Amino acid sequence: MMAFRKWQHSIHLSFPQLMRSGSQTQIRSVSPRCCIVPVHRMSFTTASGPKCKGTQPELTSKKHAKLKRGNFARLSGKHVDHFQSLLGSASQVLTEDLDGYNTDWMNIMRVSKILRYCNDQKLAVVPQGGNTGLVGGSVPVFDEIILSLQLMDKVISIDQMAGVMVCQAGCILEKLDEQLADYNLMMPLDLGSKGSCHIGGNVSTNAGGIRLLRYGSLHGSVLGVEAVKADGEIIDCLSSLRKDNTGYDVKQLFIGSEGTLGVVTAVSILCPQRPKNVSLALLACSTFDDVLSSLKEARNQLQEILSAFEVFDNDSMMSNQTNLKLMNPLKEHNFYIVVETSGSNQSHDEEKLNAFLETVMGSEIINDGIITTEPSKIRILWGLREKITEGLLHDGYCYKYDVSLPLAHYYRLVEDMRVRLGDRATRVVGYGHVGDGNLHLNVTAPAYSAELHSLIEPFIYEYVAKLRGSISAEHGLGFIKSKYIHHSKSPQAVVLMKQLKKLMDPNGILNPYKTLPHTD
Ligand code: FAD
Ligand code: 2HG
Ligand code: ZN
Repeated sequence: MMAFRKWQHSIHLSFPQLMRSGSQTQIRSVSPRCCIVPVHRMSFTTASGPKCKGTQPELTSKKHAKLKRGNFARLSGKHVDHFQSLLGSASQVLTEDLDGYNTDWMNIMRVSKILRYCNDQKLAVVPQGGNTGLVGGSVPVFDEIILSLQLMDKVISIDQMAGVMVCQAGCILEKLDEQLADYNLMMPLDLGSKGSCHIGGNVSTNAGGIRLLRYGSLHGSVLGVEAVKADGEIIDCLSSLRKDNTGYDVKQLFIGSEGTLGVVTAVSILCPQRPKNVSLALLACSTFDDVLSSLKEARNQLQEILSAFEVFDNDSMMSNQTNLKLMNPLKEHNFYIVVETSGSNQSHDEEKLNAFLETVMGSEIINDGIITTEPSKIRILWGLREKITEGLLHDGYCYKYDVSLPLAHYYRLVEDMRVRLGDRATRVVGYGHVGDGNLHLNVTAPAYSAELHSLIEPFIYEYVAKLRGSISAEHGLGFIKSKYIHHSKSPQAVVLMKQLKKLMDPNGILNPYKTLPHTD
């Protein structure tokens, strides 16, 4: 039997900020794009292209020649003048240089007035948070106005006793978590993009991440939402109650609807107690069956202290090593697992974790591993999992898929895809939130190729649909995946969604071409 090593060495970390490029799923590390970087204010793209300095991102519509622009008005000087009058100063409305800085202009009344005006004038709007979304939901397709929530970044209240925080939509996830630490509380979600994404964006995408296994989805932990409808009407459902069965739960409509039903301006969120001690183990095994056996054992033995269970394959690790120069602290194996425990009683938690490790090593499910409780080393080990997205971009182009599958089929899809694509792909990797049945399958190649694309899609969507999986487990549909919704939702459900959209946004000005199929 193998003894577990406590981890001694340290690795240099670097994490350049990720920004999405243009309209495609590709992500690249860039300096902020001047027309749609979260700008603290309203920014516009115009029919003649964005009026701002520096390099311009290509509009999504340029890559989709057949896509028809909706019957929306085009932005003119008259509209810009109106927004300037609404916001009190010309400098609040950005049509060109977006480098400036301004604070404290955005409040719900102004969001309401802006939307009412846009609705009257039939101007289309894209709500934008941290712009870290992976499905083309937060950027304009044609010439829509971007409404950035970045300046709405105030924490309104923290109730330590109830464990509830109320804050504005533009607060950055990581900053919220840092503030909650002073109250021994934490955010119930954690994503690799936490340094940039906004809570409003998280709620609008119903983001999942590495803690969903323990704390559940935002449909459970969001207690209240304040949102503005397309016509400017404010929907105040900003309750902080755990229990409230009065009528339909309207706030749920805004959770995961990707800015197509309203602009989220504030949220009330249930925040768990911050754990007193955290341990992290990086484990390695030979087969995906071993991964599943470890998951079963972790659930059984770790129970209430299990806070994350993530997997990544050797191809993901190789990309980390080659593309990001990250060090693999273990020998090469087919699969790596990150198991995190969090609790309040160190000796009790350690005893449980050790018993789990003895079982999985004793039965030779796990071949190798390291364990640490040191925060800096925990961060480094988490980096091996969280930086996979970034590392893969260095291959050139990345086709990204985010699916839910029954666990028995989870990794088979990756293997089948590898066989299907052969050497046309640089890498076909599988990683993700295996504890939730959520696989991230990414295919990389030196550049975009329509041939490779057509080999992957619709094959992958049909594969997932046959197994009654989801074609988008946590990233949403945005622009890129909206036309595939029928693979995961019945025709009747899609019709009901369209009816809801019509009811809440009759002119279709909110995030057009996103979430619902835009051809009909
Ligand atoms: P944006 O990208 O700005 O917008 C996303 C969508 O929400 C758009 O449709 C936009 O119109 C809408 N929107 C934004 N703000 C509002 C608002 N206030 N009101 C109404 N609509 C709004 N996602 C996961 O689920 N799990 C992960 O583990 C995860 N990890 C990631 C790791 C990396 C490195 C990266 C780059 C992304 C990751 N993501 C993950 C995807 C992304 O970070 C999430 O979808 C996140 O919730 C988006 O938040 P945002 O503020 O950046 O929103
Ligand atoms: C993750 O879990 C994110 O790392 C991103 O959801 C996944 O880049 C991806 O495909
Ligand atoms: Zn994920």
